[in-house]
Amino acid sequence: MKKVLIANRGEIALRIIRACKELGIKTVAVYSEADVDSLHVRFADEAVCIGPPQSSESYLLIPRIISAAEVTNADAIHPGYGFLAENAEFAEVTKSCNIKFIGPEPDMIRKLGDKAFAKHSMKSAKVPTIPGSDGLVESVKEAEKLADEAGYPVIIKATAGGGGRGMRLVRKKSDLEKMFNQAQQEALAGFGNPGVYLEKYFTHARHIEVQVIGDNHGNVMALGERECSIQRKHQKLIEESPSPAVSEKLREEMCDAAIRGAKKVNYQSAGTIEFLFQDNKFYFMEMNTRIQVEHPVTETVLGIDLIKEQILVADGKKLSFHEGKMKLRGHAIECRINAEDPEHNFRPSPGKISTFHVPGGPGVRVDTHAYAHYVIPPYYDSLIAKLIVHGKDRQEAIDRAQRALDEFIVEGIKTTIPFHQKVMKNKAFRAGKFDTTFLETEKL
Ligand code: MV4
Repeated sequence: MKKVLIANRGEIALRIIRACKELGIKTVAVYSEADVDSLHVRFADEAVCIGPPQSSESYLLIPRIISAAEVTNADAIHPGYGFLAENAEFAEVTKSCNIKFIGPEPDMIRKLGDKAFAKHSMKSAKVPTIPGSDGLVESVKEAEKLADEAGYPVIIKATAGGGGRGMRLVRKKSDLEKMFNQAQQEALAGFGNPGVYLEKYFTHARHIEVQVIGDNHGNVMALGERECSIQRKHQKLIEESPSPAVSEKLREEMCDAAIRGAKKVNYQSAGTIEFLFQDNKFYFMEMNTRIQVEHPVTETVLGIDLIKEQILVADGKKLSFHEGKMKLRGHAIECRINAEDPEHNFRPSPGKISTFHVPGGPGVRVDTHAYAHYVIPPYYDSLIAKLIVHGKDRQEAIDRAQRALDEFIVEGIKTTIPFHQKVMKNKAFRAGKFDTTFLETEKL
């Protein structure tokens, strides 16, 4: 692999350029007209404009991205996260043009993108799954029977959905028929696939996920867990590793389950197995076939570079580390700094950044594409920086996050920094006692 085209923008495009540079691989940026002044355009060896700025369309234009790869002679494409990262068709087109897709095979993306199928695969690998239907539910009658068995509340999920899209919570039997029909229709309209499955609904669960990575030499590793329960409307805001809810013994069980699941489907590349965790038990929820926003907390506690490993395994190389050598060191927390106003319902706050100063010092990492006088376009997601702190334990990591957040200066736009300062002071957060309902129930 000599040249990688990065089919993305923002901080993740920079993150991938950094990994490529250290591996001696040339880089090609693609950019929309709204992103001419972006750092990914500046730091890549070459850059190709792929169109007008309207919405996020440019970064979804498969033919233009493939053309950019062909004219620049790129031999691989890294999709980052979001946009085309879990688009099986894009991975397929890339492959058919003799360009390496840095991610799993198209069929793997397709199979695991079918959430009911993914769940069935995990169940067959003896990974604990959420009680409910085994596969799709075909009728209201069948749904009623399953819901009676599982007990209300239940949730109906679109098999082609995921990440909180296409779900219907059902609190009692008299609501089921209406909700089932709505879920099916919405699934068909939203994803072109009416398939739905049913699960018991856990009302006070944590979202805990396990990072996995596999090469094509038969090695599959689980790289510990990330606690991702601090979310708002299915947007994660804070992630950490390890989870304050996971003991050494439980970590081993979760990692073993993740490895069994990944091996069952012969998973290659970096991926994430998402679990719901309640009453000290974990249940498979979904598998993501991309590198995720929050990958740096795993990198930090394990002292590895996940993007480099992802590139190496895509190039047919072996993973550079072994099971025995992976030792979790200390505690890492990531705060997502978004251009949003937390005082006004997190409404987007694009525009020109007048002052931009990032924190530094021991145990502080900032991944950002922003700089003083940078103009945040209104068309894309609002993530402008990730603050990742590392401490010897959770206490030190939280104290360090507070110190670093205080050093951050972002003027000209609103950001989520004041929100993070409140969470870091919150008693329940500091005690590690929270679940996915934290932001709804806690007065910050
Ligand atoms: C659930 C659940 C409780 N029980 N499934 C939301 C995102 C999507 N990945 C699945 N989601 C949930 N599925 C069952 N059976 C609760 C959620 C959920 C949630 C999950 C993770 C993080 C935040 C969440 C917020 C609300 C609901």
